[in-house]
Amino acid sequence: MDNCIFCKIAAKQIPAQVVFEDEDVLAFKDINPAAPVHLLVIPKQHIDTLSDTTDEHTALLGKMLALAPKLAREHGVAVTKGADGKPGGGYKTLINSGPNGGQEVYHLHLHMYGGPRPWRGLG
Ligand code: DGP
Repeated sequence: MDNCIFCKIAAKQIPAQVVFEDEDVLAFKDINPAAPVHLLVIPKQHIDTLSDTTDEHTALLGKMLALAPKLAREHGVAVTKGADGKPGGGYKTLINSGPNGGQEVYHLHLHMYGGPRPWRGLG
């Protein structure tokens, strides 16, 4: 899409710190991180919002979500289990959809936040 910043990142027309890429998706560092690790996972094809997806996008959405734990491991924020069996570490995944969902960039994206808290503006 002509005027879409994330399409331009996917097309390498503007720079981003890319951490993963395959034929369908791209993951890169958020320009304004709200947590020590803040990554965005986007489909390479332009989709405005999660509400614009259909059954045809199920595999793509699954791929985007399944990437989060892999990226978490690579960026040192995976969920861990201590000797006492209690979980540690961890991360948050989030998709903002539409104005009331707080979406600012209208190209579907999955946020992945992780690392030591506090994080800015996030529960
Ligand atoms: P959202 O509110 O869910 O639409 O979040 C959009 C996110 O995109 C926000 O955290 C900042 C990030 N962002 C906006 N423009 C750019 C950019 O040009 N490059 C990168 N890396 N991130 C961007």
